[in-house]
Amino acid sequence: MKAEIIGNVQGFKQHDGILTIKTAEAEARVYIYSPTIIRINISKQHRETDESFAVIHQPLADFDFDESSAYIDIITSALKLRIHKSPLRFNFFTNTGKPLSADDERYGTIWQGERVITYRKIYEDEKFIGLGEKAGDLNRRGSSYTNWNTDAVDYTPKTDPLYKTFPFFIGLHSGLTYGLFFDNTHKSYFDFGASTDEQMSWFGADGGDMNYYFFGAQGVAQIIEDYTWLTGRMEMPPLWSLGYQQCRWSYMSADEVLNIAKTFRVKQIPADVIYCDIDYMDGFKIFTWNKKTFPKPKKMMDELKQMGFKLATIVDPGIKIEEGYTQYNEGVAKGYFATYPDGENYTGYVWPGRCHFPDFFREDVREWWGAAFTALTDPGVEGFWNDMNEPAVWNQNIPWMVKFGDKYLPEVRNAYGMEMARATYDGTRKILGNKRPFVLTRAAYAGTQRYSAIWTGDNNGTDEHLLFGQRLVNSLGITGMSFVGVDIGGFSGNPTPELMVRWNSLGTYTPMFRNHAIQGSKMREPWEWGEAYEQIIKKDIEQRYKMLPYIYSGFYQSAQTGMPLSRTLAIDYTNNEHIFDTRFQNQFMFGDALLVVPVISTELTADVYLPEGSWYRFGSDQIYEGGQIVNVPSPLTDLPVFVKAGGIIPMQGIVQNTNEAGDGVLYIHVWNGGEPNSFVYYEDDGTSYDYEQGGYYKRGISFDPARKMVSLSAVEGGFKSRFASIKFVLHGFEKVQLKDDVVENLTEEIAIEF
Ligand code: MIG
Repeated sequence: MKAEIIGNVQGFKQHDGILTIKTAEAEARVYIYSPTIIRINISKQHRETDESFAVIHQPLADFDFDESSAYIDIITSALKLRIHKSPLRFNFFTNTGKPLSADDERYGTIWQGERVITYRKIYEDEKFIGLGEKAGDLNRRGSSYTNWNTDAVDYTPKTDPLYKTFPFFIGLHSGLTYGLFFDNTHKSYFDFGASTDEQMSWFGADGGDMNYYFFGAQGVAQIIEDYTWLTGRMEMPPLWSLGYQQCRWSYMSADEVLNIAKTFRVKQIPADVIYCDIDYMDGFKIFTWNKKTFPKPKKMMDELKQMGFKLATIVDPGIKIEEGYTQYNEGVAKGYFATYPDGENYTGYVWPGRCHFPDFFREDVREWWGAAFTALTDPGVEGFWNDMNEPAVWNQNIPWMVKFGDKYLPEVRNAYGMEMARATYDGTRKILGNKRPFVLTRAAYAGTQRYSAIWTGDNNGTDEHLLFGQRLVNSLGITGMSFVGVDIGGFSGNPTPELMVRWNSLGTYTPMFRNHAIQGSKMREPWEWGEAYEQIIKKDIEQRYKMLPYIYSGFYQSAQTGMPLSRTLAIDYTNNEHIFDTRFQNQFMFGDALLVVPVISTELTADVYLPEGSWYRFGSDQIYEGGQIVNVPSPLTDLPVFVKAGGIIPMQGIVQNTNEAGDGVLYIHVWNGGEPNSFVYYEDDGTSYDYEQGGYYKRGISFDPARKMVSLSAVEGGFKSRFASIKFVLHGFEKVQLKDDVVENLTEEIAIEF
């Protein structure tokens, strides 16, 4: 297979907002999406349509460029793209001329057969973060990766690929930042200087275009904001899905489901969600219920509702081949399944046995799929868990000739899971009317945040996985996925009681807090670990519920700006070398104010790196100076969590589920500090889309040490807060007495002096 280099520019023209550049081998198209976002699409043969699963915005209609004998320069208010003509190379600079990222001078873009690769210069001090759910360390320098959505049973912290594809990374060098999103759903590759000398990194795919979006904003947070502008942001999740979720493969009957739910209430351990894994179905047939074990789904749902529980049910893509089964008959009759090239339906084995697979790339198929959810929504289900959508079949090897519409498997496999989640979201949203569905998916592609939460698949009940799982959550946050969970306790294996306790403490600070376990494992519910440990887990879950006002406001931030709830320290402390140290790389900010340190179950003290500034231990208010490594106690009863000085955390009293009113008080906690700080508090009804029509309650909370004041701005939005009064709780202030620490929750501005 010969290597075909891109060659020299032979001509160019601009029309309809596209700068088209021709070489002997290929045609490159340049588009501008915003002053900080430029797209390059290089192809030997451009398709007629320009489609993307991920991108939801259009390029600008027009832009200027300058031409000289050697270059074409495009300059925006933030960026300069210098296009070298001989040979064709794309080099990005800040608008003040600092180099951000450049093609490798020698090689640039090259094809080998259908495979297309772009080789790029690597800077001496360059670090790389991103790619979402990927093995290895926070800094991906020296590693290489493949994107090919895979049912990664028994994965380890070294396994690649895993379930999802997020071909987006951020490069950090010379105190500068840039991002690059390679929007191509073929099997793709990233090499961050793994197998080359000190001069090159590269990325490419088995087919399709060299199609990437370059982000030149300065600051990791700004790049995430731009990336999620381009690929979309999550919408507000249902509040109940932020409560504690209890899952298992499987609760085998309605009685068992109800019993588990009852036990939570009897033991007064807060919880909102319980799951049905595959055994609720009749012979694993999607959109059916097992008539023996779940004879009256509606009755079960009503009882769950009475107890303040929501149910989420699993839904796999594989449709059982069985005459008389509605989804099979309809799918065959209408030609809704993936096929072999001659049109015969592709057959693969999964749980139900021989199955066909819906072609979720087609709108009519997605609509058909979405409408079938009435089998679950009629009895009252509001949570929809999409599994096995890599897609997984036994032995994992779907033939490459299998077709989805006019595309073959290798072209679109990486987007299948996302399109299933999209069908699920669109369909259930339509059925549920003004109620928010909760969708959870295992496989995903860039942009999935618009439809669904995700979890990291079949992890293992080990300390190593606890740490690795946190790294995955933090990394997924960089790629627009804020609503992320791991199986608390580890899916396979049996965690020790100590590990279970530790993992629940971390679950408190995980965007989606779900306990789940493989079939055949020991039971995992909070009361399975002995009285002493049950009490610790209960406290952790109570803490989760107390923090829901803060967490919900954090999700509002994700919905507005794309900023994830769990943030690698590389977002706020990008240029601090310590945070990439493998000893500290799993630490993260949870929202604006909290720094959380994952600690394994066998360590009862921890070395923690606290970035610059002052930090309070959450809970004890002990103060630490940052900019150093500190050794702190980490007993099983107290995961090391720190509040940044000036931190603002709105909390509520303990409730048993998110429907409960509680004591009606919003507790606004503020930790003293030298710098002013502010926080956007957001609330709405937690269940409907009324917030899109102004049905929310939003106000700024600010802390001003110079004026000795904590204040609340006037209320924005038409929703009436569920809290009747507000209580201020000040931490780290010497002998300070609030003049008026409990106030009625009025809508006007409130200022409290201290
Ligand atoms: O072949 O539905 O990752 O969470 O419990 C295994 C059974 C299929 C894999 C999921 C896991 C789920 C399990 N599923």
